[in-house]
Amino acid sequence: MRSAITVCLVPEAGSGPFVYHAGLEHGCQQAAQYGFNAVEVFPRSADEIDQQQLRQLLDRHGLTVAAVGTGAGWLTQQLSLTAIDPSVAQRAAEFIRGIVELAGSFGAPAIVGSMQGRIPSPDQREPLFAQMTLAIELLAQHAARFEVPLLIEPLNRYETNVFTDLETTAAWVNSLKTKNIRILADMFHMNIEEADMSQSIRRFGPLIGHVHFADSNRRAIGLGHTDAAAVVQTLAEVGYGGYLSAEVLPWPDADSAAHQTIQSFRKLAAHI
Ligand code: LER
Ligand code: MN
Repeated sequence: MRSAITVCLVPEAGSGPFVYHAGLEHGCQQAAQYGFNAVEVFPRSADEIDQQQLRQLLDRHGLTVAAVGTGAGWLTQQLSLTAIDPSVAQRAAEFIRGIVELAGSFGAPAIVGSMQGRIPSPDQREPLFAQMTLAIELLAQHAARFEVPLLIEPLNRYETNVFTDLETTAAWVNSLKTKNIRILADMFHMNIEEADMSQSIRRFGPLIGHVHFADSNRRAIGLGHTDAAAVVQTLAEVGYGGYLSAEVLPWPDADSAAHQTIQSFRKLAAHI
């Protein structure tokens, strides 16, 4: 497995669960200093990333891009794939498409997490779900051109009512025409929604394409009560060889969260 750490470039997400918030240059420098393999980037939009600068920083520090988030579309413009207004859903799909292309040109997948939105009432579930499914089919096909999957991330019940657990998400993924979609298993959300994290990983392991490596309280692994050793062991058993990416709070500060994460990673996962 490989290690990654989050770099957030969205001022509006200043209190969000991202370790570094002081720009790409600083994030890449600290990632390399602590010995991470990769950065996971949370940009304001695809256009706001200076691709040449990012490429130079990756080369200079020997890093890769693990994944690129799309949640800023929700956070800054309230876009979502399940928006009732089809023109808003369309803009959400275009926003994600831009990030699929940006991430794809760095060999990385885009993440659809918050952009799944929230369905306002049960009678709207079917049409809005169908609208989202259609958009995801096209986005996953588009991602295939870059030879990367599209990631769908179940979130806890306080953030969405679309995908909250691995079982429901996996059933939907298996029903799609595209085979180019993988699940992002976020250990923070899983601790809330899964009855047994290891059992869920065992059942849906082959569909897992990315992991957010966070403890129960969204602090760095080792600072909460999740049995991370058991989770990593189960990921190894199902053959997971992707990133463990620290999408955690910068607690008590960013560098301490980075240090704590890499220590835990080395102890639990570096040899796998
Ligand atoms: C939000 O809680 C989250 O986990 C992000 O990865 C979603 O984009
Ligand atoms: Mn996450």
